[in-house]
Amino acid sequence: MILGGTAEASALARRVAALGLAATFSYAGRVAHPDPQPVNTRIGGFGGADGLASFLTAQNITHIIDATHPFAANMSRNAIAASAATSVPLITLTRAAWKATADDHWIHAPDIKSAARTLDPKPKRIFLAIGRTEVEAFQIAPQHHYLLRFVDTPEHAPDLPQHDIVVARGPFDLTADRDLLERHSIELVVSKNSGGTGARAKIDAARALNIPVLMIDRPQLPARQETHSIDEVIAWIAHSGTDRGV
Ligand code: 3Y8
Ligand code: NAP
Repeated sequence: MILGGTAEASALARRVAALGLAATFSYAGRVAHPDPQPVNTRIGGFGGADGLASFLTAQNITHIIDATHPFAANMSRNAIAASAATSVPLITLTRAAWKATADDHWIHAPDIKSAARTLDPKPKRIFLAIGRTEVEAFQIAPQHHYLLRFVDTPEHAPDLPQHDIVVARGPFDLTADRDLLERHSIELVVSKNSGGTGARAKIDAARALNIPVLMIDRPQLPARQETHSIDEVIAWIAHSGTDRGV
């Protein structure tokens, strides 16, 4: 089974489908129209680690690949617990964290709440590119004008007195993100350290425009087998567990 929701998970699903492996791809069901996958797909939570363990047993899953996002910490913790409870082997397909270069101007925050607390009191125009779920953490700093980017149009406007919303699904591109930052006269970009290529356009655009980035570091996770390589995942599937599919 592939726990998905990232570009790497989709690339892995394409490889697994091409190899003709029996696979189930899993989405949380966070957005209205998740990208279709070339393998059997399920949408929705499992009901915690126990729910996931029961699913693994009921569906005879022989391998779990956690290819979720580095900030999907609950899902990753549940996968580790369910793998231990059922002895179904687990590997995590992650992407390296982004690293600042000499031309970047990054300020680090350990998590989203701390990021909101470190904002300058002086009103600024801020690109809050962390999605929809954690935007309310910034209600403690209503003096800023926020540019928000969501995958879906929200049912209710976020409770931030000054904000604009852009509805767009990544992967994003440098020219378009640079144009977005300029058009909205952005003075600060707030970003998760997601890694990968799909979300990094805003970081490269900020560097080009000499705009500082408030970079939110990844949550700490328990030790698990990790790889950045899809080839390694395919080799791992071939050499671990039984070979009844993923
Ligand atoms: C539902 C499923 C693919 C996957 C594409 C990647 C890249 C484009 C960039 C910005 C940052 C953000 C957000 C982002 C990106 C990829 C990847 C990635 C960031 C989809 C998708 C699902 C989600 C969930 C969604 C979150 C949100 C986060 C938007 C599909 C499109 C901000 C993360 O409205 C909501 O509830 C949205 C929730 C979790 C973070 C948040 O808290 O709001 N992703 N994104 C997955 C599920 O249901 O299981 O349709 O593809 C996937 C992708 N989004 O196949 O190519 O690989 O990460 N996703 C961040 O990085 O900060 C946007 O705007 O610059
Ligand atoms: P999360 O906070 O770690 O997980 C919350 C709960 O959502 C989990 O406990 C689980 O519910 C369910 N869930 C999460 N991922 C799932 C999956 N792939 N399949 C089935 N259930 C899943 O997760 P999140 O941060 O909300 O991320 C949700 C999805 O969006 C993931 O697929 C992730 O890869 C994708 N995504 C997240 C981000 C981000 O910034 N967080 C960015 C890009 C993509 P139960 O406990 O009921 O099983």
